[in-house]
Amino acid sequence: MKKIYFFVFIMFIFPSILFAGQVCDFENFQMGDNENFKSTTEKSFKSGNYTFSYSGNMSEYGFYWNGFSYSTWRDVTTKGYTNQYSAITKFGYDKSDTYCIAYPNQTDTITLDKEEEISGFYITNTTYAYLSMKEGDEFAKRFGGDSGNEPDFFKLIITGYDSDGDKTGEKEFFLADFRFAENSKDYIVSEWEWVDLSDLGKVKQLKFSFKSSDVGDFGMNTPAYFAMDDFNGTPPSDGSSGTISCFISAASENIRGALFIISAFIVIAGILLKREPDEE
Ligand SMILES: [Ca+2]
Ligand SMILES: [Ca+2]
Repeated sequence: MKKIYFFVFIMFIFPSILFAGQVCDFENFQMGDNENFKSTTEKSFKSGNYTFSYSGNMSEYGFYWNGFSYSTWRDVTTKGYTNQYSAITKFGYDKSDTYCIAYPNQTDTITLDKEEEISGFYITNTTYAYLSMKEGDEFAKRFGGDSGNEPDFFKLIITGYDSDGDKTGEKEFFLADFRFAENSKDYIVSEWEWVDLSDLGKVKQLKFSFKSSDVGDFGMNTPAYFAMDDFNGTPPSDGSSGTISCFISAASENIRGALFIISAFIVIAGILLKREPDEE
């Protein structure tokens, strides 16, 4: 009888251990290519334990938005604002279909259902920001300037907050860095790279801001976007486990449901068996 109760205990505990760190890979949003989340009424979308803020409005000048939008756009060549939903990698992390475009203002957040340590996420540039920095456009300079020597940079700052709203820490990631004296080391991120957020500790909410060397009278000239995938995913040092995490994430609801049905069945069986005298 003790063995049965131990087994029941494990069955209940197992799902919560397995899904404590849920990966958000955005693959649960089924879309064809070149589509993205867009709404004038929804103020967020949710994936797993995470809520991504969003705001979309139609004005006389057209549609404008800020926040987070999951996306399957594949355009890595078109310059400018009309191509704002494409990542420069064409696909999501690990050649996945879907990723997330972030165009956050000061109030935009990723909010967790409950405080949790986030491992990090994969990040890359949008096609819009990448080509703007690489070639320059009507608003922004070409990074490095005409000489190629100007120490330009574009960085994302991620700030963590706990459930009391207190800051837990800050993390910087350079989406482009031309500050190297040796210009061959200058770079604009064009692959999926890992941002480690474990230093932020347990967080309830994340906020995002940018800094660029290219600023004008109205603020930053560099397009204030980045692309993300596998939020709370597996760091790249263990290549094989990334795929497993994606699989678990996509199938998590079904697996969790099945495990709870099995657990419930065992509990009922345990109660019925308890009516019999213990053999031990
Ligand atoms: Ca993905
Ligand atoms: Ca340089």
